[in-house]
Amino acid sequence: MATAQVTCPLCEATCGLDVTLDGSTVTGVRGDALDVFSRGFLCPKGASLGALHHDPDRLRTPLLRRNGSFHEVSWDEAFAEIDARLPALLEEHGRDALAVYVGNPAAHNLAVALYGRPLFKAIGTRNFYTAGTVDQIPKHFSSGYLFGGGFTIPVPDLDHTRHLLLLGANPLVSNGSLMTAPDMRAKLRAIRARGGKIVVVDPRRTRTAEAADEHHAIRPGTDALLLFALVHTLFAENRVSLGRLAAHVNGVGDVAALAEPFAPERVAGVTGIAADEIRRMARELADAERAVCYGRIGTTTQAFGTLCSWLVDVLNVLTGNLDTEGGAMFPLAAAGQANAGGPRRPFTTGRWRSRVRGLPEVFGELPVATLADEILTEGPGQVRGLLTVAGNPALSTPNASRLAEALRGLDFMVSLDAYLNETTRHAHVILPVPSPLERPHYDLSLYQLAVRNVANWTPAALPTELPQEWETLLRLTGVVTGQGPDADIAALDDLVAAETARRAGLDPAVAGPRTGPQRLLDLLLRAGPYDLTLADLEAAPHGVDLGPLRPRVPEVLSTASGKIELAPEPVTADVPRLAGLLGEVPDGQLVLVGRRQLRSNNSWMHNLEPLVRGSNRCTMQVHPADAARLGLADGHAATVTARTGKIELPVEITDEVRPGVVSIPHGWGHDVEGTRASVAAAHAGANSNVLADELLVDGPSGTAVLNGIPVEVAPA
Ligand SMILES: Nc1nc2c(c(=O)[nH]1)N[C@H]1C(S)=C(S)[C@@H](COP(=O)(O)OP(=O)(O)OC[C@H]3O[C@@H](n4cnc5c(=O)[nH]c(N)nc54)[C@H](O)[C@@H]3O)O[C@H]1N2
Ligand SMILES: Nc1nc2c(c(=O)[nH]1)N[C@H]1C(S)=C(S)[C@@H](COP(=O)(O)OP(=O)(O)OC[C@H]3O[C@@H](n4cnc5c(=O)[nH]c(N)nc54)[C@H](O)[C@@H]3O)O[C@H]1N2
Ligand code: SF4
Ligand SMILES: [Mo]
Repeated sequence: MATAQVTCPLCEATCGLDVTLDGSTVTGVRGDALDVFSRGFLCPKGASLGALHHDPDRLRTPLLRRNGSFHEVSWDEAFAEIDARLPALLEEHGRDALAVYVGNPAAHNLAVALYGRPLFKAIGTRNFYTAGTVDQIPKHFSSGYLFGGGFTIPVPDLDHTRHLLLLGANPLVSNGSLMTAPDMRAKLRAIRARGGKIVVVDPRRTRTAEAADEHHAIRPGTDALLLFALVHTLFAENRVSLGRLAAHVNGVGDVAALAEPFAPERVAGVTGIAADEIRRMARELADAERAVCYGRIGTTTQAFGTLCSWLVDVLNVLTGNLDTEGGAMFPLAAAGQANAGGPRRPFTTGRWRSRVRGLPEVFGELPVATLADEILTEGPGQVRGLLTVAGNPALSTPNASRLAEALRGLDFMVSLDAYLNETTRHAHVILPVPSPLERPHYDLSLYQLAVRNVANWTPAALPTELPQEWETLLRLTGVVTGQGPDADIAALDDLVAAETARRAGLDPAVAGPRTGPQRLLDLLLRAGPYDLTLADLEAAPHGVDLGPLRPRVPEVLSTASGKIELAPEPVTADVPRLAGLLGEVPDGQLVLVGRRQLRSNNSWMHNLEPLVRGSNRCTMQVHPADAARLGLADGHAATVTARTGKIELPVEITDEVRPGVVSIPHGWGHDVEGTRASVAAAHAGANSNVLADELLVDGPSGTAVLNGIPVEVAPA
């Protein structure tokens, strides 16, 4: 028996785990009590890493689709096929004819973090998509204009705050997002234990709401009105106090003027939150000794995602809580500081637009809500090929039926993935990847958002017979740069290392004989602010604690003025659209929102028996009053219809959701032909993104509206 320490790559919490092994068999997974950050915490998903590793359906051999069915082939055969078809497609139709979609697990994958970029640059397509445009892109958008960098995102200083206002987030289930913080329950308890208060704004009475002091069941999609009314109240009652930041902020007067029309009385009807409640919330936020406002998925994937993301930080600034202990603070990561301040190219968006709908590029990517348009609409620049890396857009992006139709018609599709699923079944070649236990881990992306500065490198717990994902990515880079299927991977790796070293101002030789991600990470650590090397992390299997968050303004800022631009025009340009809702009276239209489930991970862990047991069901939650009105019976099937399609699923009557709102988790709908996931197929559920309308997007960022979708519901 042996024990290996691994950092869990399944969500943003970065828990340290002890994996016990009997030879190559995983016999147990427990929280690592010695981990400097997670201190023994783990959730049911982390505990299932063994089941994931041993899942017989997980791909271990490349698959090639011929005459409608998949065949196991060697790596050389798979790459021969890719080499025969991909360069020809690029040659004949141009670089934009190949779209790329990168999914969520890529954010937790060192190989993709470090070797994805060289490949995507070599492809050189403007049709670059990620799960970000069904997720957090509005936050990058607002942060970029506020602070100068799209990754200059402040996180709640949970360990010191005394007042936490959470909107559209359920961290007791999701384990936190855009705030890397293992063991949320302990962190929330500690806030209350130190006399602090937690306020949750969510159309559902979530687990987090239940653990909070106060819950406001807002009408979906109206958070920006509530936030503006809070801002309005701060100005109206003379409670604006910038504190230390006063010298570093432009545009406070502009914000006051913009907030003027949003009096609490004018938003109360449409948000469903009474005007005096809103005033009290504003006062408590302003008066608390250390307070922070935080918003997540319910505030980003909705009609006013960018305005919500902006207003959350505006509130933190106006209450003097940005960049102070217990407020919203900027982490300082050990490697690849995405929020390194100082002068750089000004943050900008819309440098190009999507061909069909003219949606803007943000962060180099186009909104995935328009991917199907780009595939299905003929003409110069039409997308004819697709590369997916760690993504399942067939389940996770809007108007899923239309996207499935689009994927069926592609000339050529390659997927790097662990499963033959709803998306990859459309691929011509699927290239498998090592399991999370077969690869080293360092959470390059998520440490950028950690509520405490930490660094943890964990080597692969088990050897693999598969190529590492970084090697596969380099091999694909060789193909798209015309070097054929057998390009010299080591030479390409040297080039990537040389480029990484150049940008870090280092000689690549300082990393010694290391290659692959190890070499790149060593370079990034050496160039980082803590004087670390990979050897330091190797000597600390439970992680290195680099201390609490520290104030970073003005050093962290990289706007042209060197100041926080509190009223940036690309963001505030959307305010008139919001003002259109002022004084509106709710019309009784039923709307759909999502919800996350503790034993589920977006779309892709439903093939694991330990996770799909029990309460983890894909149901439509509906309030008893709506159920009675619509004639719905608990446990019976209902049909849910939207502009884009219709699904059928069981009804769950509960007063957890507010009247007028139904909730369906996303990531289900495994009842399609031609996948290889027997457990998931037996627990299929329904695909809620059949109902998500691809035409509904957040104005500035093009991010999909996945919450607040108008639907009709009837007994099936
Ligand atoms: N209606 C609605 N839709 C939503 C959301 C919502 O709240 N409501 N949430 C959105 C959000 S926040 C997100 S992030 C997206 C997620 O959307 P996606 O990222 O498209 O979907 P995932 O379910 O994360 O699929 C991950 C895929 O990666 C594969 N995979 C797992 N590990 C690896 C690996 O190490 N390497 C490779 N190459 N592949 C791997 C899995 O097999 C799976 O196919 O869904 C979005 N969709
Ligand atoms: N167990 C588990 N953990 C996960 C994931 C998972 O699938 N399962 N996915 C991971 C990913 S990719 C992400 S991005 C994070 C997301 O992390 P969170 O954002 O914390 O996740 P959710 O549980 O979807 O919480 C969103 C909440 O917003 C509410 N909501 C919906 N519409 C509105 C609205 O208009 N206004 C307000 N105020 N609230 C609204 C929903 O009811 C829901 O409770 O979770 C991550 N962690
Ligand atoms: S909370 Fe997230 S990181 Fe921690 S064990 Fe669960 S899935 Fe893994
Ligand atoms: Mo996400």
